[in-house]
Amino acid sequence: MSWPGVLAAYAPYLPVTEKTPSLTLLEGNTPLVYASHLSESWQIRLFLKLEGLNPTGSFKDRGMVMAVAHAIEEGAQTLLCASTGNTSASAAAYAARAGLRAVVVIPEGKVALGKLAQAVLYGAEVFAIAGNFDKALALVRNQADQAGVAIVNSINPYRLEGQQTAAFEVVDALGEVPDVVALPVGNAGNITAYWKGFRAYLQAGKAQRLPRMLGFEAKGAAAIVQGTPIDDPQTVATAIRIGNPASWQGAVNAARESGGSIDAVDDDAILDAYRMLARTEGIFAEPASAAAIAGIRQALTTGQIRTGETVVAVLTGNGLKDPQTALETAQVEIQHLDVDPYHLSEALRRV
Ligand code: AN7
Repeated sequence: MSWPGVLAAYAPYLPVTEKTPSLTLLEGNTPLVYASHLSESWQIRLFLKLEGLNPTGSFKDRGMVMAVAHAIEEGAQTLLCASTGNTSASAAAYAARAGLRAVVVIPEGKVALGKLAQAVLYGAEVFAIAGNFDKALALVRNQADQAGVAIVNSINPYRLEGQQTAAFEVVDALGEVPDVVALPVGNAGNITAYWKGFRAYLQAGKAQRLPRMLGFEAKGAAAIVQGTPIDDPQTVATAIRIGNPASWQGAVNAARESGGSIDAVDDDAILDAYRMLARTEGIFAEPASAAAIAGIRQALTTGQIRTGETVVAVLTGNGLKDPQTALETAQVEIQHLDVDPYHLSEALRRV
């Protein structure tokens, strides 16, 4: 059977009406891959939800398709968002698909190359500000009353509605609810939506219990952990370089109600996890996504995750989004090779 995209696949759980256009790029239905090496070394059952395999390479497509479909239903002509990169790529793609205009506001010099390339090629109008994501979002919020303009950041409730489908898929694929779901936290929309999704599935009788939600901020941008907004957030994981998360309360509620937590992981731990994931499991996720893996490693030492538990790590974005960080982090020189069979044969013999 062919996959119809998240709006059609999960229509009964979404605000889809007979007037909602059947917009899709066949988002969702992403693989849940068993991480055999990390599972063995950590003595848990670890599954990786590969959200980087969505149409624009990140989890954002699930909520975006719902928000854009609703915007069309409401007669919008322009999609507007602030973004650390992935939201802008997703908004730009669905705008192109739907024949709408996309306007995106980004922090200058702090968006990974692949995301910028996507937004530009999909035809979005890209504006860069001398300020961080939080400043960009404040600018965007200020335009909420513009006629014909739909804001498609996760402050738009339709984004969170569509994003719930990732939680549904986890339960559908595993055939049960995991003990723990670990994910990176930036603006905190994703963790809010997963928690909403698990509760909706419980309510519908599709799930028998709820998981503990473990959210991880980057240490230099850990507003929720510190309990106060951060004026100048800093982290190598530019996707989550956010100092005042819009869904702050949603993240706190998810952690508290589920018996989980919001914690911080530093850039060294994020980059270690980033390399480890690629080298031990063959999975290339972007740095922000690796915060989930760094977080699990940390949670094993604090007892927040116990031996034998089933854990799902949400790998939110594709590693190809940020080739620059990959090359800088790998610490491997590309070696010159003479076009001569002798040299290659010598290289193969070296151990
Ligand atoms: C790969 O694109 O905020 O906690 O503007 O791109 O729901 O914000 C991206 C966030 C995690 C954090 N992983 O999710 C944006 C943006 C990746 C991301 C997050 C983002 P939220």
